[in-house]
Amino acid sequence: TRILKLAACQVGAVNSNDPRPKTLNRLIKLLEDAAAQGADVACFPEVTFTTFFPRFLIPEAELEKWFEDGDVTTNPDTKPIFDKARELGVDICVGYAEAVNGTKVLAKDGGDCFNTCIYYHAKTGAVLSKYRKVHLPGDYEPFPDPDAINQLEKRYFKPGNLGFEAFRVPDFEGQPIFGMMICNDRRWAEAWRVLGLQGVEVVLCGFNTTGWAPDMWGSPKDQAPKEAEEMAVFQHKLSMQGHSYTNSCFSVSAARCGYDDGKFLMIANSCITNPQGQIIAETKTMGDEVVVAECDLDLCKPGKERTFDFKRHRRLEHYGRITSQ
Ligand code: CDT
Repeated sequence: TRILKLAACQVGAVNSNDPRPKTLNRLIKLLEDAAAQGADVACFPEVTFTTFFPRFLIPEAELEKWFEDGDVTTNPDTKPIFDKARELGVDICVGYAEAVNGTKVLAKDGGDCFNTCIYYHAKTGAVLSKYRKVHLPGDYEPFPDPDAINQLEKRYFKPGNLGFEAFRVPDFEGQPIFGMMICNDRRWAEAWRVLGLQGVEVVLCGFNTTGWAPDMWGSPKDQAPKEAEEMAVFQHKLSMQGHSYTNSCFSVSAARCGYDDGKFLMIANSCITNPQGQIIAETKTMGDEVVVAECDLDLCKPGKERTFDFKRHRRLEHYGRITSQ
């Protein structure tokens, strides 16, 4: 057995005007809770530090406050959560809006702004890996309907340029292989398979998924909000479960959820799944909540060595279209 305790730190509503110290205190409390439950690694959501701002059309001059510029582990606006991770000895995966050279360069082709997450190694204070979201959903221009829910990720971010690089985490027994993805990536088999081909044992994925956005999903405008939310939750779990199974890995998904600004609904159901595709821990609320699961990474082996032994069973000669169109 190779036991690792994985945690999903779900973050409830974060409003547009919430002061950063308030949000940081909530994140720290979640991390303390994860540590108290014995977590080795805690996964936080996509764009953890602010409300999910891509729902708004924001003038370029005002973008700065939504992005983190520079090193998040030392920037005073974000440092406290990393300091807490060090103090508690819990590794963390945290998502944030990254501005490489400030947001001023944000133009039609995107500035050097990415939807990013990092894996922070508590013991050494090192960033073991950085991932920039590859699959950016939504649009550049908002919908004409003023009541539509927008997701302007194509306006604010460039597609990630770091690929899906798996990495090993020292200290943990057997130096397990981790991979990261962000929200919409979890719906794409390609993202998982690229990690799967590197032998990934744990996939960490923060997310922000709107509960009701008929224009975004292309669903009927008269769809009942409750029905839309249930479908979004179903498809979220389906993605985590199905892809964890076909790549024989554990996965942790952490939601930013609840009603942002009292009106924008984001789904919850942060979960931890095993290599059989079963959910072994799941949040029950729409607010700040931690779930922890004891994961025996040796359970990745049967799938990797039998059913999904890629070397023996994959047939590359039939997969060309995946990268050629
Ligand atoms: N944040 C993010 O990527 N959200 C998307 C919304 C998709 S809308 C079709 C998601 O995949 O959950």
